[in-house]
Amino acid sequence: MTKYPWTWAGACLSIFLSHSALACNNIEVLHAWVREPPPVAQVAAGYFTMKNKGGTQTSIERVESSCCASVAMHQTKVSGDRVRMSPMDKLVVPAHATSSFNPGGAHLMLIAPSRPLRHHETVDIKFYCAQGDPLIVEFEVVSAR
Ligand SMILES: [Cu+2]
Repeated sequence: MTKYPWTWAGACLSIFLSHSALACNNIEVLHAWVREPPPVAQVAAGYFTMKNKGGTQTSIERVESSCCASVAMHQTKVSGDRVRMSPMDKLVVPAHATSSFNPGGAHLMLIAPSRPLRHHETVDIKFYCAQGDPLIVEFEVVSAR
């Protein structure tokens, strides 16, 4: 009978763990940061590394944040001497694969921030996946210097 409270604690812990594991099918996001934009800019760019620790492919279907009017996934294409960015429908992350959004390549476009994004501030960004609960990731604003 004395073991009963421990059993109960164990049950709670396992519920918690299985719940968090469901978020976006075992996706882990690392090195999440936003480049501090110039004061008058109406957009900012976010970068991250995304690991799929699960055995099945998953995909990010949509991204949003209360920081901004909208958040989009953009890819960068170089054609000749021109660099252009275009929206990505979704980000597919194969099983056990890592995908990185880095300066000069793919990025999150934070459109029309509702407040200035300053060095050391944080922004919560929500990733919606094909399966599982949305994943909320804290991005840190980092000065471009
Ligand atoms: Cu962009």
